[in-house]
Amino acid sequence: MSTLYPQNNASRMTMDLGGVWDFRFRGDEKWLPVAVPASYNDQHPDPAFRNRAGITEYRRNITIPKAWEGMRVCLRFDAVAHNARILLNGKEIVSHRGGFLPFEAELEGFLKAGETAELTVEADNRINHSTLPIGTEGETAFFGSDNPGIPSVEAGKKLQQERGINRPAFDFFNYTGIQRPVRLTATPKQYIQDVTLVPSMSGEVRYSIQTAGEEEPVRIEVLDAEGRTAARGEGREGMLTVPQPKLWEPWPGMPYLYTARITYGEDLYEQPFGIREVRVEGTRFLINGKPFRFHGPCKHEDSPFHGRGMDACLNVTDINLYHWLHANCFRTSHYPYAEEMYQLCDREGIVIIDETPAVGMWAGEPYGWGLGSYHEQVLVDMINRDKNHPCVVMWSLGNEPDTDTMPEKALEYWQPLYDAAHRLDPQNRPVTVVGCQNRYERDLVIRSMDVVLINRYYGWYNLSGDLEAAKYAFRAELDWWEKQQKPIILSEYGADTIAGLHGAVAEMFTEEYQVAFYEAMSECLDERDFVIGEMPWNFADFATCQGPMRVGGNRKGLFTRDRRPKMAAHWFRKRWENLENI
Ligand code: GCB
Repeated sequence: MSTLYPQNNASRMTMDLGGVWDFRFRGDEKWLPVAVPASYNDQHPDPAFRNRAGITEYRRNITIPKAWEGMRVCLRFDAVAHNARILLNGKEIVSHRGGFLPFEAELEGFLKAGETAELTVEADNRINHSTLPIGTEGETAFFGSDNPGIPSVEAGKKLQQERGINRPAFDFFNYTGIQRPVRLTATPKQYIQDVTLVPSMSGEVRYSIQTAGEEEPVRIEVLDAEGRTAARGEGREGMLTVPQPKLWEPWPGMPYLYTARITYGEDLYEQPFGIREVRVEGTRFLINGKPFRFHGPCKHEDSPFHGRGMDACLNVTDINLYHWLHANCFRTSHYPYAEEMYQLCDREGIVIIDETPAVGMWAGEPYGWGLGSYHEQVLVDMINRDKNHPCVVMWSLGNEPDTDTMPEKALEYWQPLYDAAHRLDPQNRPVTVVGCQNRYERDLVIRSMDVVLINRYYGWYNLSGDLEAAKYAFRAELDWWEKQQKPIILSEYGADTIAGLHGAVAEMFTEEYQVAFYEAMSECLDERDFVIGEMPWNFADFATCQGPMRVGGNRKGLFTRDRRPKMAAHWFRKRWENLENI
């Protein structure tokens, strides 16, 4: 679905519907207050809010202002997790599958300007083999012990199934609800539907504009950062030339932004963009023809109170901590983030690897779950939403699927998605899927990607606590990768660390061990030219489901969940301070 990010300008208006809404679990009588946008899960000290599986209901009244008479009015949801049904006065107006991408419903025929209606949002938090991300369906517990075959344990598991457990096959808390903004939007009836920009370093910008209606001419004007006209054109498709273009460079370079100002009849849309090129050449990743070295921790959308809720203040704080760390990138592990984050990264020069929510495809037989066409639809929507962001330099099809148990079958699944991403992206960015610690010599998928992203936990899950053995093993693997002649990013590596836990001897969970772990891994990375990136796991501690391996969540953050640096954050700050992008 193409749904341009809402704007307020001379022809478009938006009304933010954030605030306190009524909320309840389906079947309950009582409505409770819940803030929107935010995950509902941490807003009431009630275990049901964290654990209950099923449909939740939100409600509030909405009114279309009289002043919007004669305009095209839509309800726009930036994301509702995971599946949603939207009703006006009890009548369904739209439904949507998937919790991390926007959708909208036109209100024509449902509600007139000046009228009020009751808006209900049904949000389904259930995850299973048909959702992305994946929920388990009775197979191995995530970070728990199944003890398969023990009659009493099996009986307990059966009881859990009957009660409706909702267990993630992934390592982050299943936060849900209306987690991103909801808005009423108004545009002229003849409106701009979509904008696609493909810039090249020479200053040429290929553009294509989709409009609803064809009566009026389309005009496009490129403005530089000072608002001066840099180029003009007419028509729905064409090529413009920006003379002496200023390039969008990743931090610490200048992430210069232009704006494409598009008019169509009464409508106006302003699309920011950057002039930059991205390409893989041999074992190098080039941004504007210059080798780029990725260094920055992976993230989650996660914080106290808000859960996964969009929080502009948190985003700005986090990106400023990236600057403090001298980091230049992150991966949107493990789902597309809120649009506001990409806008911020465009502006701040932080490079993004944009990931679909295909995480958890490891237990059982993921390639028999019939996910292919839905997965492709999510990819279509993600690329369409994010295609114009200069900060996005690579697409990740998913995280840590099983690719080595049945390598051919896995390749059959991932290859078409890889091809689709290249076909769909007008800028034809490099494509990857992130590999887990596996039998890499059997795996056919990971090595077939444009850039090889590998998550490795030598010294943590493997060879725990023994950093000498960890280095030895990691070097042995890197020797193998060297022969594949591909650019490699160590896309996750880390050690759970309890802030404030120290030891004169660096043992697991201490801050000293986290530093020693990163020292050891960096030693191995620095020996290899074809390693073009290091992305520690994770930027900050984050919430997960309960389990014997998680003490109040995943503690691999360089920062605590409330963004206080651990020793390892200071260590990386020093390491990255003098590291060039190259
Ligand atoms: C991984 C996953 C990530 C986990 C991490 C961990 O490989 O990709 O989602 O949180 O390991 O800490 O175990």
